Formats: sequence, structure tokens, C-alpha cells
Amino acid sequence: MKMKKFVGQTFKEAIDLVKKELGPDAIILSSKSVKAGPFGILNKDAVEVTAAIDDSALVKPSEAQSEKDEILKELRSLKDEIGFLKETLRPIVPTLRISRDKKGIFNLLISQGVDPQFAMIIVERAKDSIESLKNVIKKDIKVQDSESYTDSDAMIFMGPSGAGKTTTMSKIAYMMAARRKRVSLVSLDHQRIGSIAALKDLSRHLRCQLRVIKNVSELPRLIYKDAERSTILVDTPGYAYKNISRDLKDFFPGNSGIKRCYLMDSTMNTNTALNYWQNGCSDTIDTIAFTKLDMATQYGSLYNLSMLTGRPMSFLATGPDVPNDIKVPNADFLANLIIGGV
Ligand SMILES: Nc1nc2c(ncn2[C@@H]2O[C@H](COP(=O)(O)OP(=O)(O)O)[C@@H](O)[C@H]2O)c(=O)[nH]1
Ligand SMILES: [Mg+2]
Repeated sequence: MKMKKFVGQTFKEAIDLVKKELGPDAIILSSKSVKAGPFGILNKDAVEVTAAIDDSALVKPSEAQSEKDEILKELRSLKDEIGFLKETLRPIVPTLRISRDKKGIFNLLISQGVDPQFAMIIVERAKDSIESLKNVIKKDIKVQDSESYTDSDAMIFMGPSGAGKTTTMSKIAYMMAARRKRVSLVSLDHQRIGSIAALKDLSRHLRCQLRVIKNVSELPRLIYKDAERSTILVDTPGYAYKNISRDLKDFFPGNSGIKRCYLMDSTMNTNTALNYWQNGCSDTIDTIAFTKLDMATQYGSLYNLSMLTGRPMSFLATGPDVPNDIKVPNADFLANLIIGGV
């Protein structure tokens, strides 16, 4: 707050002086009659006005304008600088290639856990709409035709421990029984009593055979015997995944009517799931399936892993309940899921 006294011959003259110096926002605090005159000779009646003003309001209009101009100049130079930086970084930071209208769909993919590099490629091919985004994803994702799958001689379920192999295989056994397909069960997981007990239960319910074997080497004989009559569903333990996938490769080389389904836990992040995948003989896997969709919060990794493994998707497990929590997906359903069900 700045205070100042002004003396005029009349009250109006004093006020005019206030306005001239402090501007229209000044506040008059007091006024009184005083003696004043030229050269300090106090012989004339005069009026003394005490006025005050907020210091910040003291900037003169012309000063304020020049300050604004200064700021605008600064902003323009910053904009030029940013434009220059963007151009320089464009080859190094690819996301700068995304046009402004497509930033929304790009951010949507990232928020769902789609890998940024994949998201870039999707966005470049899509128009700025959810429908077009879905169409691009639909084109990318391969889906396994479940009929051809369940017609095979045997289906072997592989993947890390706890991924849901025994549970998913049980659901598929029910699904096939509902389609009037004969199944028989084999378990290579002879050490886990719990999983054997679950499969015994299943074989009782479905009135089908269950055989527990220790080695992959016993499998060709069983398949040879049963393949005519039924599809054999083979459960494997997660801990020996590497050895089992190597043995399977030895015993069933090439296209042998045996489908290998690799199960992935959808709550795992892409890198962890990919590490597991690369740890076995993934080149022998025919199809992938995702479990625990009910526990995942985003589904971008389904897209990532579909692209990274190059395998078609066959099943989605949507909960722990046997036989209900399973879905045979189509591309439309998957695309919708990956973008967060928008
Ligand atoms: N919430 C949920 N739990 C599941 C799902 N699939 C399997 N589980 C559970 O995950 C655990 C491990 O499943 P299991 O089939 O034994 O896995 P495996 O070791 O690969 O054979 C069990 O408690 C299952 O009930 C699923 O889709 N959703
Ligand atoms: Mg198991």
C-alpha cells in the first residue's frame, strides 16, 4: 500500500492531482484545509488530501501493455523452440509422430497395457474412432477355430505352474462332452496329488478314463490306442515344462494331430509372461489360451502376447468355476476386451 498527500487550491484540484498520479483506483483516506503557497510561503488556503493505492495497481496502462507484449514475445519464442525440439526429436521419439486427433486412441491403448510400439503401429493404421481401432485390432489377432481343435487326436495343456492348466482342461473336457465328443484324460502331473484328485473327480463325472503317466514316452502308445475313439486331453505339470516340451518335440515331431495349448495367466505383465514362454520349446506350441480374466484389470497384454507369440488364441478362462468359466473367443470379443470394453 502506498500513501501520499496531495495539496490543491481546491478539493477538486487536489483530487485531480491524486487521479493523475495514482490513477482512478486510488482511495481517499482523509482531507483537511491547510495553508499553502508558492515558494513555501504559507499564506493561501488550500486543501490537503491523503490518498492511498495498492502498489500492484500502480503499473501504468502503457507499462502493463508493454509487459503483455513482452510475455507474448517470450511465448512465441518458446513455441518456436518447442517446434524445433519436436522436429529434432521426431526420429528418436516415435510417439511425436502421432497426430493430435489420434492421441486419444493412442492413450486409450497405453492405459490398457498395449505395448507403446504396438500402439503406435495400431494408431497409424486406425482412424480416430473406437470402431476403426477395433477393426485394426481384429485384423491383427488370430483366433483358433475351436472345432478343428477339439477334433484333434490329443490336446496337451502346457504352461507355468498355477496358470490354470488342470482347471482349464477340466472345463474343456465338459465343453467337449456337451458337444457329444468323447474324451479321455491323461495326467503327466503325477506328483501333485491335488491335481490328480481333481481329474479323478472329472473322470467320474464324465465317465471317461483317466491315466496318470510319468513320462512323455508313454504318451504315443496311449494316443495310438485311443485316438480313434476319443480326443485325449493331457495335463502337464508346470515345473517340468522345459523337459516336457523338449520330449514332446522328440516324440511328436511336426504335424502329428496333437495340439499343444499354452496357457498364460492374464494377470501377469507382458514381459514376465514372455519370459516363461521363451523358456520352453515355444516353437512347438500351436495355440495360446488366457486364464484368470476375472482377476485382470486390463487386457492389453493379450494383444501384446498374441503378436509376440504369433499364435492363435483358443480359449479364455473367465473364473475358477468348472465347467462354466470358459469362453471360446472371437476376434470381435477380443478387440473389445483389449480396448477396455469401450
Ligand atoms: N480366478 C480364477 N482362478 C483360476 C482360473 N483358472 C484357474 N484358477 C485357479 O488357479 C489355481 C491354479 O489352477 P490350476 O488349474 O491348478 O493350475 P495349474 O498348476 O496350471 O494346473 C487354482 O486355485 C484355480 O482354481 C481363472 O480363470 N480365474
Ligand atoms: Mg495342474
